[in-house]
Amino acid sequence: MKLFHKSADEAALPEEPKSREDAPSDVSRRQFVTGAVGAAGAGLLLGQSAVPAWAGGTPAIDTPATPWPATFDVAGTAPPSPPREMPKAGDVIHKFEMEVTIGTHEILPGVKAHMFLYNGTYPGPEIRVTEGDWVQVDLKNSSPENHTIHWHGVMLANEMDGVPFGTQWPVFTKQNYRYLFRAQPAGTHFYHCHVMTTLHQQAGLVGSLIIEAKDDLVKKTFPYTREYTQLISEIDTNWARQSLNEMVGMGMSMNAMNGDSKLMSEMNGRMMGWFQDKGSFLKAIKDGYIPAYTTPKVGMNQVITPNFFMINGKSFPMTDPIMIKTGENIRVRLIGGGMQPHFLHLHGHDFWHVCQDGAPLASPLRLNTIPVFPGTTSDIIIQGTNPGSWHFHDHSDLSTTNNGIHPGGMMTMLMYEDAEEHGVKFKDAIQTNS
Ligand SMILES: [Cu+2]
Repeated sequence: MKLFHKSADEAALPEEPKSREDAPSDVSRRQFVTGAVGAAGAGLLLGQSAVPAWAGGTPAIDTPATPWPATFDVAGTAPPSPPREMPKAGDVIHKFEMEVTIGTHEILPGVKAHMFLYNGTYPGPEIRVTEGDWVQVDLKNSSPENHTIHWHGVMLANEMDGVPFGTQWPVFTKQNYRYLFRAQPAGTHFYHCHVMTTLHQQAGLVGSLIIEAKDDLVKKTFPYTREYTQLISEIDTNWARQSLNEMVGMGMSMNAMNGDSKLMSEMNGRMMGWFQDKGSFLKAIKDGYIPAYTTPKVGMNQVITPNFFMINGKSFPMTDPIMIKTGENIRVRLIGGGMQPHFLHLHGHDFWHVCQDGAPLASPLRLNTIPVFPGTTSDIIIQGTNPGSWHFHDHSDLSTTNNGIHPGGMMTMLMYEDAEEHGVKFKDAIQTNS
């Protein structure tokens, strides 16, 4: 593609071969194709002036494409430090307080949803620490429901994993719980409530957890100074409202037991659908227990149909743009914090997929659309090579709507701060239906 960067004068078309005998060899055939692209790029084939008015020049961005030092390690997936260790003298401990309340979150002007909130925000506050440091989080439950925090992607001690009835009792109303774990492994992770996950996570209890590497391969390979976290998610506001109301009612009776494990186990599952094991579940069915999933789809068992799709809790046009400058590398950390897969597509650019679930890929992958599945994280590097303002959105079209109206939802803009200097005339406008 060298010819593409030549001036118009240099990018002349090679002569057409006159006969089969004159046909170029494989090597010169490739040169022919390259030459034709170069001439078209300069506008000659279209009968335009040699340099089109919009041509601001190709910005130089001097970053290697591939490969980077091999990261594949067969010793592989073991935690960097023993997860069951406790902090030693001199270790860094980052302390956070996380309070759960019920509040309202504004997705868009005119659309406020009742949600569970960590520290009053949706998503919850971003926790950002360095690999190897300790994280201490005091969870305070000021809501009428029960909650935990699961640290998604973190290699920690079992008791800190935040799964109710799995590794801990749920944290009841007015109770506190202290999580303490070493931040490992490095990478883009997140946290979420693990009680009634479909509702509690969808209705607000999720946030990003960034563990920075001390020696970051991505930063060394693609030097960047700015980065963005995008937690993507969706909500069925009707289902969430109805379920929250019903759950809060049930939570009241749960809280009356105040986490008493004897009372809890004696509930026999009939009220809450919780059982000690498969045997007691089957025995309850024999005794007449009817599992909720067999009953008509009403109330809490209604099929979930998301109607708002968000980036960091906001839908287009209220999503925050990603700012970039010509020649700049930026890192975007994508977090699948919802329950549906999404397929994020960037206009006008390719980008480098550099990390998956926190870990660097064996070598960067060049894409223009990246799937982000629930529970996964993907880090991408966007290189500022095409001044303008460009759409970045889920290509699953339902997700670019607000309550069924297009455009909206999971969409934002990649905006060049210096676009005008490069001759870009059109400025993006806001459109709220089409
Ligand atoms: Cu919860």
